Amino acid sequence: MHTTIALSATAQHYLNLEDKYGAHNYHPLPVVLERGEGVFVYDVDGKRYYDFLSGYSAVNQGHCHPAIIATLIEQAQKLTLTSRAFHSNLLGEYEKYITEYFGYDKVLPMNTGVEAVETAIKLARRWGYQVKGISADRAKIIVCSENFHGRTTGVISFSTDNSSRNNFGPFLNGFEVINYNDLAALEKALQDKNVCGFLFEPIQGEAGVVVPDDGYYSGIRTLCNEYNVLMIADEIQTGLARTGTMLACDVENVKPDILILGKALSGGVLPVSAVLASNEIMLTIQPGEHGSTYGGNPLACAVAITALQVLKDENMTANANAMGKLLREELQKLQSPFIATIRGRGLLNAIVIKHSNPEAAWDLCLLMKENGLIAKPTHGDKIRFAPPLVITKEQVLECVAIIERSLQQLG
Ligand code: IF1
Repeated sequence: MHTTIALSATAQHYLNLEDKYGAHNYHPLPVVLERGEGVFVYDVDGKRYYDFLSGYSAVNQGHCHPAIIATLIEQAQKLTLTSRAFHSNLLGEYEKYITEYFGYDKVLPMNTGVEAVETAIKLARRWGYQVKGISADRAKIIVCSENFHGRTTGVISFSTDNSSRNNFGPFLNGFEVINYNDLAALEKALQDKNVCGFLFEPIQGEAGVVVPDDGYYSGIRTLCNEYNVLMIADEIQTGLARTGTMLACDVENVKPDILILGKALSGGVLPVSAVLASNEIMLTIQPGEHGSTYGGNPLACAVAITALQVLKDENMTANANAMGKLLREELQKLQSPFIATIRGRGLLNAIVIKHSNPEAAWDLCLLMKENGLIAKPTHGDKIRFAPPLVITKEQVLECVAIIERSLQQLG
């Protein structure tokens, strides 16, 4: 069976507009959203859905969180952008807040995730030359296969995903790819004295929520110390309570040298990203050597403080941890022949679909949508289950019932 669903004339109208006037760089599920509240989003026909993507983990705090929106509105009426040519009364306050929150000396504020990754790469290279003493233009950064760190030409230079790279070359040098979750490969790569950093995702998101072995983070920490290499954690997707701890690396009490944050740093309100590091690393960049027009703007600073505050005030790490366990247990109980794997940590989860129809994961997402839950397939056979962290026990159970019904309809 190939699942087809009827769309309202209103929904179809919006799909047509995007098709005609927008670049075709995405293939979205056919649902047109116009409102969100907590774990729910509503489409243009007024139908309610559980959001199991959460804007790729940007909306950890729930859609339109009242405290975050109140801060947004209040600050938007006062001052939104100064540029970094001038100071603001919020930048320093925010910098103090976020560095104390995560225990780093300094922060460099940017906007999108990939800009923060680019910033981390620049910092690691600078540190490599100015502190480690690597000779000019020889610095090397180790990365992992199946990585996802964003879409700039620099960052796709070390992607191993053909659809991200094909016909976008030529690419940037200075990266070496090793297998993920492979400490022996890391130790081998670190023999090269020109290595300045190891950039990794604590859980690989785009690869389909790949959780490494216990001990991977502490193993990385030990090796990076031993070989004088910076441990660079891309916690853009895994950080900010998503995996049941404030940072994914916290499960092993490991502190990266460079911490990259994005997505939920604004609770899904506007693009806010950040790079945190020690004085030794951060002060290798001097005035005029790096920046961004919107980076550290007062609106972003105000929103980010509240977005971080809300995570703590509402115990979102504990809830993500408990609700994640419940979700995986309840999915396991379904004993569905179509679910080959259930994996994840906290509320960053995925299932792998096993079905004779290669379109089954897409069809299941269409059926779940009809039944009131939206999620998106990736790599053909994987579906990410990552609701906002404010989800309750009753809601998790209702979601599992929706998933169960949809699996039955898949046939
Ligand atoms: C898209 C995935 C999620 C990220 C990590 C940096 C960035 C991302 C670990 C860049 C962004 C997104 C962007 C998104 C799809 C997506 C994604 F499926 F590709 F893996 F979240 F799961 N580091 N992830 O996950 O951040 O510049 O986008 O702000 O549509 O490309 P950005």
